Amino acid sequence: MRVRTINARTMPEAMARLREELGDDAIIISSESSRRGIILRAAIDDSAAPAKPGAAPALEDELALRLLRRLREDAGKSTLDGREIEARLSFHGLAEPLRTAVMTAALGSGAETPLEALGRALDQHFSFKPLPIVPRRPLMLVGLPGSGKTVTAAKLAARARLAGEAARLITCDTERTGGIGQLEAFSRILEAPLSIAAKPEMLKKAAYPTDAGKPALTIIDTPGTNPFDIGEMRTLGGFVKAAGAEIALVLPAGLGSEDAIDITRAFAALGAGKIIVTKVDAARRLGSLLAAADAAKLGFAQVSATPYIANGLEPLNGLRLARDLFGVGPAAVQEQTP
Ligand SMILES: Nc1nc2c(ncn2[C@@H]2O[C@H](COP(=O)(O)OP(=O)(O)OP(=O)(O)O)[C@@H](O)[C@H]2O)c(=O)[nH]1
Ligand SMILES: [Mg+2]
Repeated sequence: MRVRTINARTMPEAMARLREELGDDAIIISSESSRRGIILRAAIDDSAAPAKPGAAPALEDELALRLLRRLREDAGKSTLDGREIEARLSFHGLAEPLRTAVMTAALGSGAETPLEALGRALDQHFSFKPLPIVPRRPLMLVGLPGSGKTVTAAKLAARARLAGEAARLITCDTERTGGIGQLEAFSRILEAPLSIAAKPEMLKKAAYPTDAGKPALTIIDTPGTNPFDIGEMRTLGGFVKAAGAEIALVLPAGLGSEDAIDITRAFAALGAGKIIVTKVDAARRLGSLLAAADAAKLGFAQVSATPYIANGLEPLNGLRLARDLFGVGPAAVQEQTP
């Protein structure tokens, strides 16, 4: 029985040294983040080799042997190889220290397969808050120009209509040519009445009509907003204040991580509480989404992987996100009913 504690800067470095020192049969006992990177403890059970006559096992080895036996029993004899997960996180450009945190959670997850381990790690590290079909408050969609807000509004309305619920659409995007027309077309097809709110006072009236009738999904579409332009953020802030709505950031996949972090932090400061991810079908690397959610401490709601409206949104959870990171496509996630 040999035990090694490896201090390394990154998980790949730690794994490489582990293999070098203990070989491929080593079992990871624990991994934790340190100020310098990562501390990995691993052991190899060479107790089958004949012991030297008269040699008593050191106390530390004896304790480690017991721990190893217990871990083996717990894991049902399976040993998870973290290299596949590490390679996927690396491909998606996940930077430190988030990479180590996810890797550590995956290795400690007790899961048998890399996919399941990553799913559990993501469930542990991130929060997933799928939107119900008819949320109690109006839902305002904010985000960069072209991020997919209007199409997401139509998808949410379509989901409600397909579930037999009423839906209402409101747009504050009145200045851009075609901003209203696009939503008008969806409104007609979906039989979801559209209100136009050019000013915050108008939005307040439209979002909380006195003759509201039966509960309906209320979606507020906003103009594409540059989060680094103070004027644009002030204008959006006026609508946010008037709406008293739940705010979701519509964040497309495929941005650089640093930009995604800055953008998400800026919209979070304005009140966005969750992320609806769009365009995962049009991006190969998804690390920016994880980096942004982690930095701004926002949960994930739904994900869109198609420009088409019907069934165009799926709720996200750790396993679904892990499948995207492994490039094995979506697995159905149970829809929440209101
Ligand atoms: N491939 C793909 N395209 C998408 C997805 N979601 C939206 N789109 C496309 O992205 C483009 C922009 O979508 P919009 O919904 O108009 O974006 P927006 O955020 O409302 O844009 P502005 O109002 O101009 O800020 C359209 O061509 C959509 O069809 C998606 O998940 N996948
Ligand atoms: Mg739009």
